[in-house]
Amino acid sequence: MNYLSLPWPWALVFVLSYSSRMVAAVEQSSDQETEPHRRAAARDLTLATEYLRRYYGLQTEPSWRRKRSDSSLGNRLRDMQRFFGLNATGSLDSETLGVMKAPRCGVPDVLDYTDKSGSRWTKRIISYNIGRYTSDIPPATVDRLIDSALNVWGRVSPLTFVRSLSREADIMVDFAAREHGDSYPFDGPLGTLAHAFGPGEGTGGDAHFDDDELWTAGSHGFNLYLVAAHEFGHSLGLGHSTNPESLMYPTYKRQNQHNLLSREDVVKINILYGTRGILPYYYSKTSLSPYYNIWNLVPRYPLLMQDKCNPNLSFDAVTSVGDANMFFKDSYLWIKYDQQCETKEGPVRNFIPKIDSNIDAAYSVPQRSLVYLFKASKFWTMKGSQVRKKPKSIYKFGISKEVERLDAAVHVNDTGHTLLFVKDMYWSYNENRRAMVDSKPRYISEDFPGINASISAAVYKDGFIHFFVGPVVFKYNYVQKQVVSVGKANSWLGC
Ligand code: SRS
Ligand code: CA
Ligand code: ZN
Ligand code: ZN
Repeated sequence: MNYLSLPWPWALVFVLSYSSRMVAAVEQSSDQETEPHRRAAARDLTLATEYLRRYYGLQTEPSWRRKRSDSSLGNRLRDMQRFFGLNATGSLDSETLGVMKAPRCGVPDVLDYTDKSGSRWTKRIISYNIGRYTSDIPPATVDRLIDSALNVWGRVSPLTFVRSLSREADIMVDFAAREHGDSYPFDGPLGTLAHAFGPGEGTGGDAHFDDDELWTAGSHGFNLYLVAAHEFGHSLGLGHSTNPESLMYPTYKRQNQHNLLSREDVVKINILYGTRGILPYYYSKTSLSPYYNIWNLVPRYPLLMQDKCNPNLSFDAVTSVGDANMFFKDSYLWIKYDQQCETKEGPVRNFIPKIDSNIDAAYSVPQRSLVYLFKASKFWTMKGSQVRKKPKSIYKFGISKEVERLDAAVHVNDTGHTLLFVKDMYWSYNENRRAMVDSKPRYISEDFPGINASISAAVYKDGFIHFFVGPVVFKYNYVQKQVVSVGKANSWLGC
């Protein structure tokens, strides 16, 4: 057989990489058949090799340069045959070729990560947002699966993923079909399941899922958790692996969902970001290397990450929102869900891009599903995750114009009144009548015996007002007008 009539580098690839059975299959035909058949057989070989290289991690290097023997063409061919329920013979028979040809018609290129792999995020708190959802799975389940898929990487690296309520997030997750606004239209059912962009600005980090697939939380279609975990590997800067045990292997496979990562996956993410305990040199404050000015290399993270368990931590504003509480401190926000240990956290602007720092006060009116956020003489209203565009003036409440900012605010569900605290005084606002109860403010110490300081933040919960005064929190029974307990403010964050 004259392999050298094939275009370079395929001639070399064929000579060096083909399993003997496959070569035999082609040789058999080429020995007996005429020139057109020989050319057809060579074309099939090219197609098969390209197909297996793309979708089954076939290494097209000469065997002496290959790292693993199991990445040989025969093994990859058997993987592919098993996937399609064909006889896993390792031979390029007509049935196998038929399957390979079918999905390739009109199938665009799979995003190539080889150039992009190795880039990394230069921060450790990475925000994500879920745009469009699939109708295959309930949205709350999608939320959970996406969160779990990110934490596959979060568990073995120092990265923290925070869900952003805004559309300005590092990793934008989206379900879409066919043409969807980037240069990589999806290909309908099967073929490519999803794609993701490596770390970077703009589309960098974004993960798109083909909504023509059947997405599932189980095993009958494509398991979203498995595919998302693979995609987020790309979002974090990982390329494909030729190791079939690896999550970053380029082809979907059902696998043990409790332990998705191979040792190789863990090592690769640790090379980029360090381990949970040990940071790589570009994060380390104590690096002794004379070659790096560590402060130039340290990303925003150390400046922004707040130690929630610092005993002196005080909050600027606290409010309930649904079954969670939001805690504001300077430009940072923690969101703690009532029933969960986990806290979401990050810069305020990751969650609410219109407001990036120094929320003075916040309260929520659950009956209206509204949250009010105060900053200096302005306030914003937030419904669900949407912050209304334009802020309004705090003087709309009837506060006198000398007041430049609030210290704290709390809505007492039982009375329908909102208390607005300013220094040693407070105003009481009737939410139903949308008017102040009194035209003048009253002294806090007179109406709330036991609370003799200006208030940093306040929240109403389970029939009590909780007054945060510096790093201390007072639980207050406003009917009996007495403090019932005192605790540390950050105990609310689980410290
Ligand atoms: S990516 N981020 N690496 C997406 C990757 C993926 O979709 N891989 C394809 C795949 O496994 N598809 C399964 C269904 C079709 C099987 C037919 C053969 N074949 C994510 C995944 C690793 C979780 C690769 C693939 C396999 C493929 C294909 C692509 C046929 C096109 C046509 C870009
Ligand atoms: Ca598809
Ligand atoms: Zn896309
Ligand atoms: Zn991939």
